[in-house]
Amino acid sequence: MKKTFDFTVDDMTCGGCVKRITLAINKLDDSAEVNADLATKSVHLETRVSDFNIITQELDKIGYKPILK
Ligand SMILES: [Cu+2]
Repeated sequence: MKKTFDFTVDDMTCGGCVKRITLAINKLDDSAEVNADLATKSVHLETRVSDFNIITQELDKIGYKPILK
């Protein structure tokens, strides 16, 4: 079963950021669905990862700080 997380990433400023963030999340869960909106720096995520801390740790490794809405 998938969980939904909505979060913002202040440093997500271009398509490259979106790609890196998506790849990092897909490394944890290749079935994850990542929908990013650069204009609002928001990400809508559906994933089998149930603990958002795991997502936070993975994105921290590549220099991004997700903040849950
Ligand atoms: Cu970028």
